[in-house]
Amino acid sequence: MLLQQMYSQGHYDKGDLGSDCGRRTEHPSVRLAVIGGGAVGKSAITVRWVLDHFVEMYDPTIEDSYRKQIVVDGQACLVDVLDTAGQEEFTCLRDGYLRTGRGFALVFSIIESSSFGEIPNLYESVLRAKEKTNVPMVLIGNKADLESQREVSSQQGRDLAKQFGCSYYETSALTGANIDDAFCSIIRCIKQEEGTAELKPKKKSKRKDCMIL
Ligand SMILES: Nc1nc2c(ncn2[C@@H]2O[C@H](COP(=O)(O)OP(=O)(O)OP(=O)(O)O)[C@@H](O)[C@H]2O)c(=O)[nH]1
Ligand SMILES: [Mg+2]
Repeated sequence: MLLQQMYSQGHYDKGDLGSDCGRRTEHPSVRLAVIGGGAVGKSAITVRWVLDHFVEMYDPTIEDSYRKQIVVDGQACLVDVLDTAGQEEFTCLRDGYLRTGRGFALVFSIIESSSFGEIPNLYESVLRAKEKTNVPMVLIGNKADLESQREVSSQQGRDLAKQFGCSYYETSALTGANIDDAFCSIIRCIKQEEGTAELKPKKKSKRKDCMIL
C-alpha cells in the first residue's frame, strides 16, 4: 500500500506533494517531537495528524520524521514532527531529539497507568536537556475511544498538565478526536516562545483557527 510505504520510509513531506510547495520557504518551520512510552499511540496520532489515516498495526518505531504545512491563527508554518521510539532499547536516541526539538508532545495511553507514570520522568528529561524551566509542551492522553478500559482519569491528566503549566488533551488516533487541537496547541506554544507571532487567545473554538493546507 502506497501510504504504508510513505510512512514506513520514515519521512513524509506533505509540502512536497501539495500545491503550496513554491511558498514553503517563506514560512518559518517549527520542530516538535512526540515522546512517551511504548505503544501509547505516538505514531498513530502523528500519522492521523499528517496523513489522516489510522495505523492499526503495531510496529515499534525507531525514529520517523514527517513534515506538514498548516495555518495556525492565520499564520502559515511548516511543522517538522519527529515520531520517537517508546521502547527502552532505543532510549539512546533520546538526547538527540531532546536537543533538537523546540516543543514536545508528551503522550501516554489512558488505558495504561504505567505509561502515565512515565510522564514525569520524561518531563524532567526535557527540562534538563533544554536547561530551562519552561519548554513548549502539551500533555496528551491517547486512546480516548477505549473509555471502558480507562485506567487514568481525565482529572489526573488535567492535574499533571497543571503542574507542568501546559494544556491537556485526550485524543483518539482511531477517531481523530482532538488531534488537530493538541498539535495546534503545541505549535502556538512554540510560536509564543519564539516571539514570532502576535498571538491573542481566541474566545471561540480553536479548531477553526488551525487550518490544514
Ligand atoms: N483504539 C485505539 N488504538 C490506538 C490508538 N492509538 C494507537 N492505537 C493502537 O495502539 C498500538 C500502538 O500504537 P503506536 O502508534 O504504534 O504506538 P507508539 O507509541 O508509536 O509505539 P512505539 O513506536 O513502540 O513507541 C497500535 O496497534 C495502534 O493501532 C487510539 O487512539 N485508539
Ligand atoms: Mg511508534
